[in-house]
Amino acid sequence: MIYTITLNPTIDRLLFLEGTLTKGKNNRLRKVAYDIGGKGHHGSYAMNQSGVKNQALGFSGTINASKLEKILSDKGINYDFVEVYGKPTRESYVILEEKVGGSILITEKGFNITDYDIGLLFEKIEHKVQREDMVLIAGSVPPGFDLHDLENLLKQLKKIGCFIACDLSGEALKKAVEIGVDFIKPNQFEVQELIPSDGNFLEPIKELSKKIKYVIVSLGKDGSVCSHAGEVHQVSAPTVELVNDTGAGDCFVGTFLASLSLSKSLAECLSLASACAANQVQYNDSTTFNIKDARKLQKEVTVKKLS
Ligand code: TA6
Repeated sequence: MIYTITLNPTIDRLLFLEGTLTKGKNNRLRKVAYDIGGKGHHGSYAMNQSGVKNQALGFSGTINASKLEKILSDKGINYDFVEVYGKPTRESYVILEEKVGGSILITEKGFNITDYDIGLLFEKIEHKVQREDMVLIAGSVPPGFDLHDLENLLKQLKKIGCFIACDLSGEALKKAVEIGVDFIKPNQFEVQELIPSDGNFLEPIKELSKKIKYVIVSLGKDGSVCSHAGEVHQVSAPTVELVNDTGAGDCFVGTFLASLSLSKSLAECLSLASACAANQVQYNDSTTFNIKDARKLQKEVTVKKLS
């Protein structure tokens, strides 16, 4: 079983503009839609497309719980949240301009989590997660959940002995590296922060992968680089029409982990993840992709061993 943990849940409000975003004018909307937000939730969606059983854990504010739960149910996500009474789950605003590829993402901070809420989450994890399971912790951490809480969460998972994947950034990513987990997906700037180097990031990720089994650096349309077991692989990304890149990295992570849990080869894990992310950016929401179409794209993906 895979569990995804989204500590800071969000609902994506998709804002479809007439024309392009322009200062000094009333930018009118053609349409508003809602989709799953939160990197762990996106990971769960991707795992579902690969047919891998998983459950989304984390927090949910009771004020708009029905809205979040309807979106998740419509997308087939199995979830079991700690409900935080009297709080609203935040929103991320995904701005999509007419006839322009890509999105502008503006994200609220999220509600404050108390030690009581954190204790309830840790209890759920203790009750559910087994040694043979995989856990993905993804996205930002909410106010009230500090690095000490993250350290406790990671230590709890290490004590259980499950596979720990972290799609985190900033100080949270550094904490994951310090504690030692099995998977991280820094961007090329975060790698430099983790292990400063004057040149490219190949040496730093080789160094990191002595402690962390899988280090994947996402490079957007330029694909990704993976360091594992002393080898570095360059993964291409298929060329597609970019509509909305929101959630592409999450799609990659969820698909990669799903394939890994099925004991697929590293090349298969990487190439299918790259193809699914490429297929996903062709849709105008934050989650949708078609795994059958992605498998056709997968044939274009190259996985080249660099060292
Ligand atoms: O990665 C895309 C996304 O999950 C968006 O859907 C939006 O919800 C945002 O990231 C949330 O990011 P955060 O890092 O705050 O969890």
